[in-house]
Amino acid sequence: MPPININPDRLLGDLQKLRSFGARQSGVVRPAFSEADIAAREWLAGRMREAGLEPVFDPAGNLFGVPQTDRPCILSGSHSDSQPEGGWLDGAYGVIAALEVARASAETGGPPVAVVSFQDEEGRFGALTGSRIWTGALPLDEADGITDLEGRSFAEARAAMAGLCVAGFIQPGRFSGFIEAHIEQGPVLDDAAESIGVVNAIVGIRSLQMRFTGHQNHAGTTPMAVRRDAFQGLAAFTGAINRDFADVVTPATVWTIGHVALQPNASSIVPGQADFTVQWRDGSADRLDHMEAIIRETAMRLCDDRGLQLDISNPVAVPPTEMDATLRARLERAAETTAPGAWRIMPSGALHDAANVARLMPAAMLFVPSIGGVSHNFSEDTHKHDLVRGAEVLARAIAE
Ligand code: HGY
Ligand code: MN
Ligand code: MN
Ligand code: MN
Repeated sequence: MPPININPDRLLGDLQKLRSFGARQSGVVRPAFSEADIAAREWLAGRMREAGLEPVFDPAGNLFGVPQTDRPCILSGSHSDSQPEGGWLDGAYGVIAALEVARASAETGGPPVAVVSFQDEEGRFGALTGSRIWTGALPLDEADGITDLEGRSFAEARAAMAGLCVAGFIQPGRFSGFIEAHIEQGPVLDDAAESIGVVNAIVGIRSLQMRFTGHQNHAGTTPMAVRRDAFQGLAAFTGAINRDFADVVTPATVWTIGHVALQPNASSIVPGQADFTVQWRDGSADRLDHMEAIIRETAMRLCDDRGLQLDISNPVAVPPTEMDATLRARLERAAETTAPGAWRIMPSGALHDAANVARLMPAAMLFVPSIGGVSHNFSEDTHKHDLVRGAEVLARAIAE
């Protein structure tokens, strides 16, 4: 098959253009279904059309660029929504690298390549929402009832794209496999001065939305012994799981309480309500199960002891996922040709849409370095030469 020669300037130019949607400092604010996200997706649809791909918005807001062929073709891409404070390359890199490979392939008579930007990978409504819906892990009507931290539902949010979305989903059978290019979002490649990571496995993730409800009262006249303080409950919960996890976790296990909202969040009022998300990740499904049991038991026991009401909602569970050996081998050969001696096989501590797509078809991932290992931060960045080299590896693996 003829080589696919990507156009580095076009790749970098489109990355900068995508960066302009929701630009903030050196990063982006482009949460799923925001004005910036929808404008970015409409621009992407135009670029897909110019590349000879038919742009299709599915009911979940996922954007596919489908080549005019009835032969199953490779699908490549990632997501173009961002964290509330996102880097300019998280997800965006994989979408634009895929688009560049698709059009370069079409220009040189190479294989047809489909492109995708999944919706809400960053989890305004949980995590990997768009690819969970497309792969059948999350029914659309169930997703519609999920609310974000401001109380807006997925149904309300996706209504903003109603005029763009078709009624049906693209059938996964149209694709022979999926390759996602992504920034590493960690320090391994940058520390080793290597250019490419070929992913062997993606950690599993669980998260639970929790609410402790106590009794809002005066901070001066309410004796400590009779308080039902939701924040004190959360503080005790955090200390208890840190202690109980000690015998369960490994240095690779991570857990985060990254979102907390106290009601009424006033310095002279005993907090009546604490809403928070507890998220944990590991490469072992058994360990994720064990941690979930500790989380649930600890929350129930603490709320019982402190007279707090416990509500648990919006569970997210994506299992640890091995990448497909055949597609991975193609990436390894492409990496060795493109960046001899400057690549490695490595696991992903970040979650990716490839973890969901792997449920339906062979899936693989490649990484490019993140400078200083920084991500989910406006200052996230990657050297231009690494951005180009990653797209060259993607092209070579697809052309093989
Ligand atoms: O959190 C993650 O792993 C992904 O970047 N959303
Ligand atoms: Mn991402
Ligand atoms: Mn991310
Ligand atoms: Mn470099």
